[in-house]
Parts: sequence; structure tokens; C-alpha cells
Amino acid sequence: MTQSTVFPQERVTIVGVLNLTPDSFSDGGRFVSKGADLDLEAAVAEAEALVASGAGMLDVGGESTRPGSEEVPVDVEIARTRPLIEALAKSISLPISIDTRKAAVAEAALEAGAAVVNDISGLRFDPLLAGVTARAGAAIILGHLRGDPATMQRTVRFEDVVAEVAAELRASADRALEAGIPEERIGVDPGIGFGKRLAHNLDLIANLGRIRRFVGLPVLVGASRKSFLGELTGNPVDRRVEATFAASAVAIFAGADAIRVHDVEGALQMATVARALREARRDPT
Ligand code: HH2
Repeated sequence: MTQSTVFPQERVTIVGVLNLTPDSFSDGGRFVSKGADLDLEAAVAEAEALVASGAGMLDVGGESTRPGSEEVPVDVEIARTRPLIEALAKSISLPISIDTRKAAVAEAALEAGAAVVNDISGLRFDPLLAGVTARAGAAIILGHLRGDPATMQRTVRFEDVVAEVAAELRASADRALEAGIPEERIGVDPGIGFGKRLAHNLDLIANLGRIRRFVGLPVLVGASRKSFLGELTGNPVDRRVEATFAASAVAIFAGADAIRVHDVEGALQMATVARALREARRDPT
């Protein structure tokens, strides 16, 4: 694997989530009450807390992509995210990613100081996104998603979810390369919970090493507070920290280079131990 600049290979990157939405499934409404009514001061304070707790990257989003969610207009998504990115780019040295599928939102965020585009659609939603990312010299995280968040849970069909996700992520990566984004600035993500059922999510996390080997790029896993953890434990969304850490630790043991979490406190310790165990293992991941 070429030396990655998106997720450095010497440690696991903890990607802290900052959702500036009224309706995200677990943390909606904390910083945006309605429309684009953003509490900038509170969002900056949360970002600083995430950094102090060990985040290595901050993922800022202005559109919920939970199952059944509707698309947010571009101007609203920009009004929610750009002010925070502008403020953080001046005060923190960590890379900031913009969680969006849309070229116009990414462009505004990159101009404001973001360094990474986090596209859950893996370049399948907006044909202009790859070019915007390439021209800005930014990095990209390519997620796996068939269809769109509004309908993705209705038509789930996989024969071999690990093989199919790996192949589709490789195709996304090839699109990014063709658009001029260099390999060291590309990461992939199996899209936990995006058009997948419980058994698919478990298969993807437990066998992540296969995806990483097939795609040949660093892998991010976002299991944080997701509904499959509720299915397994019976816990509501605000009581899934331990379940998130268990899934994340296994993902790291299986090969994850980065994890995307809402609960950053303690995540770095968990990741350090999981990674040390991966390095101690005798069978290859
Ligand atoms: N999951 C969510 C959003 N963005 N990006 C990546 N790369 N990987 C993920 O698994 C991922 C993601 C969904 O979680 P969240 O942001 O908490 O919820 P919502 O979409 O409701 O805002």
C-alpha cells in the first residue's frame, strides 16, 4: 500500500463526528435547531472537546443520511457547515472532513479549510464531486451505498456482501483515480448500515481484512451507535457506547485504519489495544 496521507499507517485515526443537523439519528438538534440555524459557539466547543479527547480528524456534516432521510438543499447544507469549518480551520491543526455527497457543498467546505471529502455514496451521487476534490488537492473517503438513504433499506440484496462491497469500493476508487485524485489521498469505507441488514454488517466488520486486501487502500469503519448494535443489545441509541467500542475494536483487529465515532472519549485507548493485538496476531489480516 502506498504511504497514505488520509489515514497514516502508524496509528488508528479516530474520526470524531460533528453533525450540524436537526435530525441526525443519534445527535441531531444539538447545534442546529431548524433549517440552517447554527449555534456556532456550541459547535466550536464540541469540536475542541473532540480534539482534546483524542480525535485525529473531525467529520463535519450538514445532512442526515439515516435510513429514510430526505435530501437537504445545497444552500442549507453549506449554511450549516461552512461557518464551523472556517472557524475550526483557524483554531485547530487536525484535518477536517466534510461529510457530503454534493460537489457544491464540498467545494464550499474545501475553500473554508476542509482537507478531506467524506462521500458516503462513493462517487455515485454527484458526477462533479471527484473533479472538485482533485482540483483542491484534497483527500477523499469513498463509502459503499447502493441507491440512496431514502430507500436503501427497502431493496437490500447481496449474495456475498464482503466480495460485492469490496468490488464496488474498488470501482469507486478507480473513478477517483481517473479524476486525478492520487492513490495516497483515497480511503474507503464499507458503509455499515447503509442498505445492509444485521448479518451483512457483522460479515463486513468481521471480514474487513478481505476488503482491505482486495481494494489495497486504507479503510474507515463507521459503526457508531448504529441500529444493528441496538438489534444485538436491545439498547436505545443513547446507550450504545460499549457496543460501538466492541464493533470498532473488532474492525481494527480485522484491519481498519480508522474508525468514525460520536463518542471519542476512550476511543483512542481502545484503538491502541485493538491495533497492538492485530500486530501480535500470527495469521495475516
Ligand atoms: N455514517 C453516517 C454518516 N456518515 N460516513 C462514513 N464515511 N461512514 C459512515 O459509516 C457514516 C458516514 C451515519 O451516521 P451519523 O452521521 O451519525 O448519522 P446521520 O446520517 O443521521 O447524520
